[in-house]
Amino acid sequence: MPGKTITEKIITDHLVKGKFGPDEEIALRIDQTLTQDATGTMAYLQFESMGIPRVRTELSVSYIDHNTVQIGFENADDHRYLQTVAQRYGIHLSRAGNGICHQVHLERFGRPGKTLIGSDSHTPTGGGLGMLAIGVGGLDVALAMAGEAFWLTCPRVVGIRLSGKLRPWVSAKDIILKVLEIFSAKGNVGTVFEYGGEGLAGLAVPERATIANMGAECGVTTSVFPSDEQTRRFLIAQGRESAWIPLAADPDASYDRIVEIDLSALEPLAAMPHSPDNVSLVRKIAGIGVNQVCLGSCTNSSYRDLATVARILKGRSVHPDVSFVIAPGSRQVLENLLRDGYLEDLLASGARLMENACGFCIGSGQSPRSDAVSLRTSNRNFFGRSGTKDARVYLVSPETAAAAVLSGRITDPRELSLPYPEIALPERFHIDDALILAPPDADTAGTVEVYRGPNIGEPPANTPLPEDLRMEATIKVGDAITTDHIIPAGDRMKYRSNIPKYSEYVFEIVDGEFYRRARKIQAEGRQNAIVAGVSYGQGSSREHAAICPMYLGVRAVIARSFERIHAANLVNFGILPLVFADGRDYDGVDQGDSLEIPGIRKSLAENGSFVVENRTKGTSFRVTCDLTDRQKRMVLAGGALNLRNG
Ligand code: MIC
Ligand code: SF4
Repeated sequence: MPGKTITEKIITDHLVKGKFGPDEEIALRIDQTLTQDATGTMAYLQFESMGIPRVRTELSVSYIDHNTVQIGFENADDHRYLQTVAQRYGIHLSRAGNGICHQVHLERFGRPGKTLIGSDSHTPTGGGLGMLAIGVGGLDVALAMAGEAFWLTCPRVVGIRLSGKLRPWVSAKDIILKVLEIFSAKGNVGTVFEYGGEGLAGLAVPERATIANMGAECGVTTSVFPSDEQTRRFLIAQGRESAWIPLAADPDASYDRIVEIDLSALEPLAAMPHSPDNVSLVRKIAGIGVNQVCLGSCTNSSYRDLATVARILKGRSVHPDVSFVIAPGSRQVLENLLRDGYLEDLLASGARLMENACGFCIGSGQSPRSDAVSLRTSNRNFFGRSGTKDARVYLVSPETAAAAVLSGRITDPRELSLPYPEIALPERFHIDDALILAPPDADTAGTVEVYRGPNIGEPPANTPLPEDLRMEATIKVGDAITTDHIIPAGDRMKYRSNIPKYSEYVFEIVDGEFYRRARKIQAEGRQNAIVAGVSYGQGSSREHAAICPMYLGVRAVIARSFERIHAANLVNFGILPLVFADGRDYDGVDQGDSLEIPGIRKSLAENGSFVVENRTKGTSFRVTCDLTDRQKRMVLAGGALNLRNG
């Protein structure tokens, strides 16, 4: 027997059903869950509908970090709901202003060797601490809080061996951009990236977290790092040494594939518009004028990231063409920067200090001007996500961001001719958890009244799958459609708890008429279908990209391929994810075609492949539906909640 990878060790420790092996369906015991406010309200409404008195995980945390602008009453009402529901059911609550979920979870709650699922696609950030941390839809979190296992296809494990040492001005962001260049954003579904090699010794936990965080952009299930002396040092600095355990792959562990990256050969990189895997050397695109620089987001908002930039900017000023925005990852980061004098340097340079929250990263404020070039340290530069459709967003390291702040152009930071600031992390962070509310004991919790503002509706339920599907191809989209295309965030996000209202914005970015057409077809008693290319549903885990189409009567998405979290969300809400058996058939379907699958209930129960009749064209084509028996039961019932609640 070959030795075990870290992934296999954590999985076998938590196996409830199935066995570790390629393509096996497995169920895992989940130790910890996290939610954020934009996905959390639905997750808790779903949890409440299950009638469980108190969460059954070791730890569940609800973060308020996405919708914190509070224009109108909706956000604040949601926050109140989240706070009361957390108290009522035994959940920790991290209040608005405390920081971005992934950063705070790393600091205050993450534990090596534990399983974590979170209703946010960047939950894998916890992999930087040696956790098996997976992004899922809110309903999966609700089920885990109810004590149910989390089901997934057992991942393949790819080993990424880091050797050498980063040179000055090159940092963790450049490593993950290199990984994105190698693996791209497509074709990595069902894979875990497991990091190893002697190059790891020089990477502290926040740097590992940057890498694990943005592995999400490759579409992997998660990324995982060992738990070693660096991990111990970080936990000591957080006053949590007792959470440390050693965790490493066995020396003879076998991987599906091994990729070597020599850290000493890396140079500053940037992801160019409009995809995180559109990677270039910074020096090749140097000279492009920059209008905005944003430092922050769950990828690069740690103490080290901001302190590095502070040192570079010390005694210097923001270029007149640049608007420079910083959003620290957490209140802890902000307080420690303040105590250590770094905040002063940042503010003196002309930085605009934003709240410790997602902010600009989710298009919640700081939209750049028309036709702008914006350099951001975040993880996604999807079309339109910044809130300005014609903006061009580049994703870069804090060092490259700082260089543009000074020069007003894309600049290789090595050209600054400054000494590279080596930042030592504090041996002990100043810690103040005043904005984290622990839940009361079970007796007191039982008396808490859950507050629901007028913006909060019931989660809509689907109906069981009909005998026959009579659908219209209401929209046909291309490749790499992200959940930001399906349902936008930004200022629309305040309707996350109000499905009828939020549904009006489905596909708004791609086709402003979709909502009207879908409604019309629904009113005629037919169903809607979405036709798509490769990698449908990339990016955010927002289950609203399934719930809202479901609410508009979408019964099937026929695509050339799907991303993992979104495919699972579709099934959770009773929508069929169908894959063209022959990808070329995609070309034979047009928007407006009438598509029928007679006897779908029967054939779904019996097999996983059907013929779709295209009545408009008089043709037919085959699709596959690769669902497990459990998932088939869900689709037949019209979703996971119908199945569970009978
Ligand atoms: C994102 O980065 O797109 C988000 C906003 O954090 C999402 C979650 C959401 O849409 O609420 C994610 O990554 O899952
Ligand atoms: Fe928040 Fe951006 Fe991270 Fe999503 S990617 S959790 S919006 S900071």
